[in-house]
Amino acid sequence: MRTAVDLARVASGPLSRPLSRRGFLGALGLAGAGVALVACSDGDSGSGSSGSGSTDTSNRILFGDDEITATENARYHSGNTVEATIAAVMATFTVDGKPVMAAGYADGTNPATFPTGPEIRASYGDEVKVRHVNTLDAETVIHWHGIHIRNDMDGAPPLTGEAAAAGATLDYDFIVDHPGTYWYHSHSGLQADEAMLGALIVEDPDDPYRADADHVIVLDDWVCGRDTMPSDILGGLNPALAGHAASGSAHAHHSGGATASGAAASSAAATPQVPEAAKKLVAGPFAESKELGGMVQHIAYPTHLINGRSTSDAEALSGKSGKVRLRIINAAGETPYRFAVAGKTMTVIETDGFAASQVEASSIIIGMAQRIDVLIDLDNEAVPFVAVPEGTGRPSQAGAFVATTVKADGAADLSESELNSAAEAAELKKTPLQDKDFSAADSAKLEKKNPDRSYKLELIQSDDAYVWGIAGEDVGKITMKTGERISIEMTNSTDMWHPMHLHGHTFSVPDFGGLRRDTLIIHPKETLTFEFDADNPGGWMFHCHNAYHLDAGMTTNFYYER
Ligand SMILES: [Cu+2]
Repeated sequence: MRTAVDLARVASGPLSRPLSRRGFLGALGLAGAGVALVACSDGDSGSGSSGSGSTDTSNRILFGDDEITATENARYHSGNTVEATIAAVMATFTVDGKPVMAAGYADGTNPATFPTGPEIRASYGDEVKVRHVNTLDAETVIHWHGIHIRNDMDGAPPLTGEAAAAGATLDYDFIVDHPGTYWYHSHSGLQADEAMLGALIVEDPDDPYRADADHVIVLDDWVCGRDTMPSDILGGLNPALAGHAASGSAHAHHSGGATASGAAASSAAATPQVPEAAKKLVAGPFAESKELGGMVQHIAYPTHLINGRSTSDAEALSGKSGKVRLRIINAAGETPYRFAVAGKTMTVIETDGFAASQVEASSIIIGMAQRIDVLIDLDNEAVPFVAVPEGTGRPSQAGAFVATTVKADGAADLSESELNSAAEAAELKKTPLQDKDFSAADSAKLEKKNPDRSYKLELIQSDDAYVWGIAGEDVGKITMKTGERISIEMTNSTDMWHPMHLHGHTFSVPDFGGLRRDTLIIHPKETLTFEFDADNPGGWMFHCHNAYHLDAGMTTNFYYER
């Protein structure tokens, strides 16, 4: 049997045709901007898969259907509403003390100053209403990452609805039916690797942790305005994709971030040139990590940020002493971080918003899009929180990591040199904990049940190009009915790790003590199974959360049927 690939691009309308693996790999480089390919194993066979999946589209439940509203109406509603405006804007941000231009989010009233979006904070059961105003010259859309959201609000077009065209407004309205640490980001092209991201916190009225202070830490990698932009870097990774990212990017190719937004659309039509700065960032040497099983990433990001600020601009996280909760979000495009609080042991309490067995950690690896919540005990003191890109092989220069101060009210901030020396903290040198070391708390475990359907997927890479995909015997046929338990076995045939994300569901990993995640790290050559209850009808993306792997093809869809 030929292996085939399902590609569903976040772009314009779908083009459906079967492609062999070879055909896919050859064609992708020629696919150009905004082409969506949907292929399936051997094209037309809907029978014989392990999970009784189907390519028959006639019974699919999709975003306009009544089942979506019925499911939303059955969710717990607190009676409260949280309203916000998120404006997609081209803005001049301060990064490392210098002005840079990039696409980001503003709150509709204040200018965007640092490259992270407004924090949205709701409580379990609240209705969240967000007016999304798109002032960009490109289309954009917000995905509410990790939320068990009604399908038509998921922000993954064309699968779950429309994007906001240039100048248009989208209104989001959904209930948040599980507490925890979540985030939101653009799901158009590489916009999220500019500044189109922010934290979405859902508080628990019956909070079991009762922390004295609660801090949100958004980690991000940054290239914009360093003589290159994310769309250029994709061209550096795969010249055949150089024109592609611009279609979904807030602005097309230019250097230095100095181009006015009005000039963006027209330059996309010209043959893109990959700037030297972009080529240099992807030239290697590439970081390697024993913990992640090999090569870590392709891009040597020059700057890393906490809440939109580099170490030199760091803003201390200040609050009461005592039990301090850190809600850590990896919003980076391509960087996994190893983080620690110098001099402290952390107690893990939640993974992707769900309760975890409480384990003690000196340092932790967090993949792109993952969240982890920890508690630390803080006296009347200031301590550094530090995040270092996982792996070795990168120069230990300023900007190669990021740190900030966590402190009790009234304690003095740490100096920049104290923050810089935290990169040598003993905690970072101990073996970090990662997904395999965590498990679900009993309260968060899925009820034991045999799967109703079991499917197999394979993560693949082209032999000779920066082209990634999802293949395997069930690709394109993953279907389910409401009420079923679904099991997905994924095998990573590539030489890189991937943070794999399922929209609209928080799955369980049986081999990791029932660990709850919506984004799971899989190592090279590893096979991992995850399970979930089909309780949120619609069509859902399953993809790698390395922004560049996604843009180079590593995505497929799961479907509910009547
Ligand atoms: Cu990947």
